[in-house]
Amino acid sequence: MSNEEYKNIAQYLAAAEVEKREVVKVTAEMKPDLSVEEGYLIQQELVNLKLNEGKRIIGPKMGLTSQAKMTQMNVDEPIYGYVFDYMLIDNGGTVSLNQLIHPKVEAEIAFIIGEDIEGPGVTGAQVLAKTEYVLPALEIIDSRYENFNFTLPDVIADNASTSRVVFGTALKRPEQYELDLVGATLSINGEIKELGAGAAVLGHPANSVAMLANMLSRKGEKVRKGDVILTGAITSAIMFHQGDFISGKFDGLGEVSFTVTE
Ligand code: OOG
Ligand code: MG
Repeated sequence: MSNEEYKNIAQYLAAAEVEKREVVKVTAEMKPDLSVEEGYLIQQELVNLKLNEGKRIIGPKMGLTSQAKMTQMNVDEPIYGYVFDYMLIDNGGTVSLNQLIHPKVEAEIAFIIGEDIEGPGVTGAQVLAKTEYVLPALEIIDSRYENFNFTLPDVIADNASTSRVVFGTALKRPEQYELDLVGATLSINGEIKELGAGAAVLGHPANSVAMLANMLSRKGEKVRKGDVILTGAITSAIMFHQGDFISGKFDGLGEVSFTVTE
């Protein structure tokens, strides 16, 4: 595929996001044999497009890092994408349905990085030593593809379905917790819909950041000081509706919530 083709597909996905409509996945007609590498080249064009519009990167994110998510989405490998400033929602704030396509929410543990982490060969222990804070988060994913149906290269091209993020307000030092043992519940209107523990994410969420650093090293990039990184959903993602109050509670780390408006 040519650079021009990657750019065109990136524009196709960017337009779907802006116009809030589902589109046919790339592998359906345009490019049935799209590879993972090509998926990341399209993602890079999509990221460049947003950067050129003046949007800023908050940090890379990991996705499909738990068995629950891999099974739900029918894919078998973790991926990364990027969270931008325009995606941030204040803790306790509102998420407006008419700005999104068919959003779902997931509970995640996030890391704020204190020192650059360069792969390959990075371990979870090395990540913890270079982590400034950990915090709870709710990610709102909104695949641009019809019915959230995609292959691994498709979802990579679509910036890993990234759409909105609510970060918790309490910052905790990582050594205060055994993050693998931190329990998390995801509730709608006070009713627990999903629950799990940090260990669901590659055995320990720090392993997710390590994998990210190792994946980024393939394109000569690294995890950077100041990056705020989502490590991937602990449980399956769930749909929500107008008027819902969504809350994620993380043992010791605190609570994150938002209300759904029209
Ligand atoms: C892909 C994004 C996955 C996660 O935390 O696993 C993700 C999707 O499920 O649409 O963000
Ligand atoms: Mg996620």
